[in-house]
Amino acid sequence: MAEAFPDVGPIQYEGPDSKNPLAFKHYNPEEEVEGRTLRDLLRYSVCYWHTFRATGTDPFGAATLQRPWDDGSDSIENALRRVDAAFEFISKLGAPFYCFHDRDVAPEGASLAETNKNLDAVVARLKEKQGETGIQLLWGTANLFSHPRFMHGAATTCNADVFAYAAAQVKKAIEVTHELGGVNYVFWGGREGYHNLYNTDMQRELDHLARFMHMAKEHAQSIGFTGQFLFEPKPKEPTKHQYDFDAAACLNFIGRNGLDGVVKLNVETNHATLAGHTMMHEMEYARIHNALGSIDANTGDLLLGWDTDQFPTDIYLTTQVMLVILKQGGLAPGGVNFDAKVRRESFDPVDLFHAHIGGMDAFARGAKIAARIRADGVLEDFVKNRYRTFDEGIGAKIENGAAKFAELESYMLDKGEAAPNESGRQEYLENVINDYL
Ligand code: XLS
Ligand code: NI
Ligand code: NI
Repeated sequence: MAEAFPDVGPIQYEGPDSKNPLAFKHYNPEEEVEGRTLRDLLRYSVCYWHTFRATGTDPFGAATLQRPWDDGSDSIENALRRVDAAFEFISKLGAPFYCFHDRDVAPEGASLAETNKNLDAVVARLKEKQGETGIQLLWGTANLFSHPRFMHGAATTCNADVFAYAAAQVKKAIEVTHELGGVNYVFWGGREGYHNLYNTDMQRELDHLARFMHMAKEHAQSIGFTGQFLFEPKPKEPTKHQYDFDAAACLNFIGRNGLDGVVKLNVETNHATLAGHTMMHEMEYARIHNALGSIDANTGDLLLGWDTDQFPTDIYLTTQVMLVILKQGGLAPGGVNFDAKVRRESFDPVDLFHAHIGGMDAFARGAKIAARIRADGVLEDFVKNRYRTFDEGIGAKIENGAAKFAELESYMLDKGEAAPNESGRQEYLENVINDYL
């Protein structure tokens, strides 16, 4: 096939002074940050659904995006052309990974058997292209939300046949992820949630979801798939209340259902903010529970209350994200997946390059800024000092379990009043962070 992006060559690192919009100013894949190349630290991934399946439709208007390689049909030929365009794009961009849902890459057939056959045909081409280009699969997943059969949910549906269908679909999706050497497998709850409790047996639905995850784990083990399972929190949309609301809700579900260590989290920026959290909060909460597996890098819009999935360009945000990633020592086998789409007004194919270059540069900057903050120890030293009363004396006894209420009471009766507090210095610290930007 003719090139999909004939006017764009491989994107090069040209440094901060470059005026070339089709070059990286900050993402030099070979540059080392905290002993790791940016390529290995960031593990960038392009997502198939937004980048190769989005058309620009919204609830008010028709498709706008120009994708000359895509005839808009559901044919296998079209799906295969799309694979070629996708791998050309990802190679030229220089991203090491990609992600997909089963239904992004191959069309649904008239029956499950036909659908699986379609998927196999496209997976063969994906495998060939991975071999040719060296691009790897960060994660696979199943689309359990687009088809009308999933209107009441998939693993949490009230229709047992739909549960069975979803199970068959996930079985196949794990198998093709394994076939393609995928290093993670993601569960985003799609329609796992509810709009109204009057018609919902929450307990049954949650039990079914847990059963589903265990079956997935058992099947993965039986075929030798050792990739990391990831649960992706999101509070709402499409349902009013998604069961995987936020990191805390997911970790509660995981812990209560014997899935600790089996399932980690794929944390997404726009989902964090929809839940009323910052991305840094969600990542840190996951990290301290040893559950920060991977991230979906995007951003929402303060003025719009839905999952707009925009490309991340805010250096404050990427610095905060990178502070957590560096603290954890990286994300591998997870990565930074751009679960983001160009606006419907950005309809030229070249806009896909501008969008990804911007996101990759923003994270590279965030990584370098975060590393400087960490090297100087400004936050670490402050926080350590802030909690120093727990390092010895009564504080150490509280932490190691030696102190009981009675001892604390006599300690305080003796002392009469607590030692004075010290300033939290929030504004000072915010200024310090600004000095690094
Ligand atoms: C939707 C989710 C979805 C997952 C993959 O809001 O972000 O794209 O990442 O199913
Ligand atoms: Ni996502
Ligand atoms: Ni999302």
